[in-house]
Amino acid sequence: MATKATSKGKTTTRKTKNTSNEKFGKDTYVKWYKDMLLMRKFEEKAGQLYIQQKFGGFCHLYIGQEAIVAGTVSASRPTDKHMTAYRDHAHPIGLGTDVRVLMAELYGRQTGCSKGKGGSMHFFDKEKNFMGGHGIVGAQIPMGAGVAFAEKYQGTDNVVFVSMGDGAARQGALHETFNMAMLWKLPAIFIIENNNYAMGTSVERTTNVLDLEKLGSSYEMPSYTVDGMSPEAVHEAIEMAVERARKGEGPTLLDIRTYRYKGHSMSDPQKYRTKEEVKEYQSKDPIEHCLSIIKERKYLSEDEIKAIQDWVANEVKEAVEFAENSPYPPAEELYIDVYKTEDYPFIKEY
Ligand SMILES: Cc1ncc(C[n+]2csc(CCOP(=O)(O)OP(=O)(O)O)c2C)c(N)n1
Ligand SMILES: [Mg+2]
Repeated sequence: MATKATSKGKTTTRKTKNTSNEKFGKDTYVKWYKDMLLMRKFEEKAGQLYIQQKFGGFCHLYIGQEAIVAGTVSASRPTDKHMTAYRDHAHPIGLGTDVRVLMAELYGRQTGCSKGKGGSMHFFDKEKNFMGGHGIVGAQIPMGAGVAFAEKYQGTDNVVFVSMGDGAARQGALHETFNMAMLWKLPAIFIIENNNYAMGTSVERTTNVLDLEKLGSSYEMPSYTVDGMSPEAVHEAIEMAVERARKGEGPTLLDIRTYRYKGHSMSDPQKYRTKEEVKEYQSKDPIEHCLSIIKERKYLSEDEIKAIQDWVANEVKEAVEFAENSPYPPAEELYIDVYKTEDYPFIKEY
């Protein structure tokens, strides 16, 4: 259960109460394990391929943060919408997007989820209600509220998950968005994926307000701190926020404390943190946690676990083959789906 935490700032000091393991059964743990393993293996491979210069652009890995997506997906329904920043590989994987089209997008191929023109930071899957992948820090905060407004306007009871980093939470647009979201009781759930660093700058170097849940206070938005290494804690916090949003009571802010094991992007010497700090979080790894519960409760045999691991490995292998065998978009496609305005000067020139 998410609790009001009294953080002393560093993410290492927080531990939200989690008494709810028994609430979750075999199906949930197996799904969490399978989905998070696919996210992890997809990204480990993407990291290797990037170093081999198989594709260019940026590449921000979500490794270590997977429990946030796993717990959000299990506590929501397929018609809900999701929007995030550039650290966006795990979200569509959790929502069930085929990893082949995601790998093809990394490679800039026509078969990619954004037709090869978005790359790592701009994954998109309309069918799975994944509304991107956004490269401008914090841009998704007002845009996500706009999507939530549309849901309300259309009279659905869908909710919109708007994810942002701890750095993005410092953008001014957050305040305008929170004000309107509360005023209009929008069905938005604001998730701070708080990995304690914005590139190399820690939360405590950025602000005197270390509990980011307090950002909701001026707007009387219900706000909670959540243990992001625990899919159970994330699920329970999201479930509570979803219930409120579906009833038309408005948004919730969740400061979900997590950790990225890898650097900010692929070129990060990581001088701002110690190896011990990284190891401490790796010892709470959510994938290992799910696997140990699966074994402890004998949900699956060793053979069944191996079958999942083999399936994941094969999915990633086939994704790479699919990407490498796919064509690049033709030159005529360069500006299609890129500029909305048809008479944009750049296009005229072309
Ligand atoms: C408006 C804007 N300013 C700066 C940048 C450069 N930039 C890219 S990522 C980043 C750090 C953001 O950190 P955080 O929000 O904590 O997300 P995380 O990378 O930790 O997931 C910055 C400053 C940008 N992309 N957009
Ligand atoms: Mg961050």
